[in-house]
Amino acid sequence: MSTASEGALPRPHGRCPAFDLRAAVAGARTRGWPLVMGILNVTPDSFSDGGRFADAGGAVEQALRLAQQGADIIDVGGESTRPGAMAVSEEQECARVLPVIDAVRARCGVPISIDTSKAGVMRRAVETGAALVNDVRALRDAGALDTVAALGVPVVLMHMQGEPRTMQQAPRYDDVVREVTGFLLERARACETAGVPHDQIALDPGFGFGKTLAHNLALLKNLRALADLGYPVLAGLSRKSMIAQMIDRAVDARVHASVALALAAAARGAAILRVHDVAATVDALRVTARVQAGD
Ligand code: 9MG
Repeated sequence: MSTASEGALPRPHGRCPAFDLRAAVAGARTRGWPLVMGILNVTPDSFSDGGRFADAGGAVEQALRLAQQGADIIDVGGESTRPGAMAVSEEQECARVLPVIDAVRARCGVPISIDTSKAGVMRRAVETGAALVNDVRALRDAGALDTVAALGVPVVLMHMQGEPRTMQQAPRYDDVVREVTGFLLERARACETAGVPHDQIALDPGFGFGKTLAHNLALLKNLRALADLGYPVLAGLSRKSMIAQMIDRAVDARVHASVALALAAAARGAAILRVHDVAATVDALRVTARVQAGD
């Protein structure tokens, strides 16, 4: 097992190198813990850090902090997907994320993912330096599927029932694990048909996106079944309201519970963990990996 060298940032490159999801996941397996995707919301209204990094300078500093703490990927988003959030235009979203992607690319070599559902934002973000796409709508919006295939970048396909504005009003499933898995497989096959290579697709059950606490817990308990489909699985549990439903903690007091959930997801085969608290998560993952390796 390798030991991570804390504090050493990958060097920036002149242009964006291709990001190979399969190789990144394999590398993480070799070192003993999943890829850690640090969250950077460049929004005034995200549920956990809305407004904190809304100006480009603050956002870039935060990205560099996440990289320093051990993030393997930085996920930049310009539109909140929290329950009740309102939509923004492509222009607004680009005005938020593109300067940040550009500046982060110039200053550190950690791959950037663009958290968006809009084809135009995907294209412009990748042209600016993003290396992969993270879509909570699993490329169902107009032009998104063909855009990702044409850009030749990896993609995270997430499950969501409904739309952010209303998704938590009355989530309903007959069998949440079967339905989420079936949806994700269908979207993965649509991607492959459009030309996205099988090994450049990750699947995400979408914790908290049109799901009750019982749905979220069933999905987490059965995450291994999703991982066994043969695609890397991303788990995003960080600071989510399911924590408040279990132990009644305010958003900024959910770090310990978020780390526990990240470890639970890793133990069930998650290959990528999307988190706010990179330093705490990486510490916990590294120690767990050493215990498991026994050396
Ligand atoms: C943007 N975003 C917010 N929560 C998320 C989650 O759980 N997964 C992914 N892929 N993206 C998310």
